[in-house]
Amino acid sequence: MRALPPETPHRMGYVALAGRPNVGKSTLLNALLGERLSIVTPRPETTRDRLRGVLHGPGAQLVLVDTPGIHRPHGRLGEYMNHEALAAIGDADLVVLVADARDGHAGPPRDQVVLEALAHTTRPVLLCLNKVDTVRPRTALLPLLEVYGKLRDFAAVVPVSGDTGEGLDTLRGELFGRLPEGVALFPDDALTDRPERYFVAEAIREAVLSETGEEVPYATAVELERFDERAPIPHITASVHVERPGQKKIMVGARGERIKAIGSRARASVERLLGRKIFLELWVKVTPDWTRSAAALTRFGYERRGKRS
Ligand SMILES: Nc1nc2c(ncn2[C@@H]2O[C@H](COP(=O)(O)OP(=O)(O)O)[C@@H](O)[C@H]2O)c(=O)[nH]1
Ligand SMILES: [Mg+2]
Repeated sequence: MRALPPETPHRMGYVALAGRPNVGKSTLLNALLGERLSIVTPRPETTRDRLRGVLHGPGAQLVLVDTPGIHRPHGRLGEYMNHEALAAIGDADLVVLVADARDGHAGPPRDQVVLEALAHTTRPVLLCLNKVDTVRPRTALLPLLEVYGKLRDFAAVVPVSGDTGEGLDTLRGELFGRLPEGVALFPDDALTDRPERYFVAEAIREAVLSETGEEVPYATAVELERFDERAPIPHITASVHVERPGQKKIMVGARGERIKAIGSRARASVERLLGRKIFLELWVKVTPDWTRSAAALTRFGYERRGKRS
């Protein structure tokens, strides 16, 4: 790390990655951190809560906050997800509006709900046009940049690709350069403040989303029933909750083939995460209409929390 002149104050700030579903916010968080912290799938509404990842720079700590895509909610789960996104924006020192560079002129209207959510932010908002790896030649971005420029006064506009890493150095520079003064709130080697259990449950949920099609889209919650962290080969038992018996049937599959595929994908991914072998046992359970029940949401960890918690 570069030595700092003694008079340079320490800087620290929260940076929220906001945007509509599926524009690549979680991919961008992972790419900026260089760690696969947040789950990513081709499906919208994959991310459900705020997730903080810490970037350490010389004399500065930048807390990146991944958020669920802001959308028109159906049910309590959708409301919780939007609340998480709005709370992260409300807490942030800087906001990055992540948009999809492939959209052409259709993009800005699709971002309307997000732009409305940002309308009252007094913090600087940067525009990140993501997925530029899919746009060639680069000049094809110009009309889109012009349209966004008319919608809001962005503090900076950075074309990036979370997939190829293009533009990320520029983005890091723009973000670190705008951090307010503040003391470090995380230990020097901290990557996140979520416990290991959270990432285990998310890895299982990612496996479910990847192995099931449109049939069981957003009705899945993963509850860890058992996780002996200290055992040489941890035994993990998890319940995968769905809302209806029909969804359970799909999730289990003919002769249990689907759940077997989910199980092996999840096991591989949890083993990568923990860096050791595990036993994984999955149970599919029907918890009727859980996405509409406040009690069930709380039980599965989708509980509204206070500021920066
Ligand atoms: N080509 C390309 N695809 C991307 C990029 N970033 C994300 N994606 C894909 O877009 C989809 C949604 O990504 P995700 O990060 O989950 O989006 P989120 O819902 O905004 O968090 C996934 O299939 C990603 O692989 C990118 O820079 N380039
Ligand atoms: Mg996401």
